[in-house]
Amino acid sequence: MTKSALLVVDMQEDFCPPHGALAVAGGRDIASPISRLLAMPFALTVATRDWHPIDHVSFDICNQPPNNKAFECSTMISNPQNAADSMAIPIWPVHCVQGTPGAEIIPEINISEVNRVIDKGQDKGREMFSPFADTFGNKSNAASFDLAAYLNENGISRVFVVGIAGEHCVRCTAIDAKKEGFEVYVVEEGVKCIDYGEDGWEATRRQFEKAGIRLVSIEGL
Ligand code: VGL
Ligand code: ZN
Repeated sequence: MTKSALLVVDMQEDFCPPHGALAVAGGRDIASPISRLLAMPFALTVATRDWHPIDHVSFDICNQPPNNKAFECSTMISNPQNAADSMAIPIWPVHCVQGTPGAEIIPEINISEVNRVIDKGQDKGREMFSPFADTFGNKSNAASFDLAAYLNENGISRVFVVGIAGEHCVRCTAIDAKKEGFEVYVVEEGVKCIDYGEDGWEATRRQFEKAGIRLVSIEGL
């Protein structure tokens, strides 16, 4: 029998209106479809949290007022596992700082229904848009917990992904889950994006199609 897991990505105060530091329009509204999914008989459910130290490398060093415009500025980081390797990452307003109210999962999501909460992005010099790996694809020590091993140990072959932001952490979580060998579905009603345009969700949809990740509706589940 196929066993499925639900991955709920970054449903945190800082990604939701009205007070989130990096609020995504409609972020709080998807708590309702996600709660419906949580009530379905998934073999396992996991919630991720963006969980940064106060001096995280992705935080705003450009003296901009808080905003949620990605790619307006970026910074170079080097691969902690290969010093010759470096890449540019986007800079964001300070968000999801460990232990602060903004890092809490919103109360509309019943966290007691979730089997596991997994933190990511807690190393100051490394960015993680996925709980599976950092932006360089490094797996070891990148997250607080080995999610791929956990899913495999529980006999999971299929994962459903929902959460915020569609073109960032949801995208990277789905792509990495696929790389780890899982069959991956993204449930459209359970996703909100910062940018729905050509460089945002449209590009993500194309990337999903290429990767064999399917967008599905909650109505079909
Ligand atoms: C995210 C920007 C910065 C996300 C996390 O959860 O999509 N986006 N950190
Ligand atoms: Zn972050």
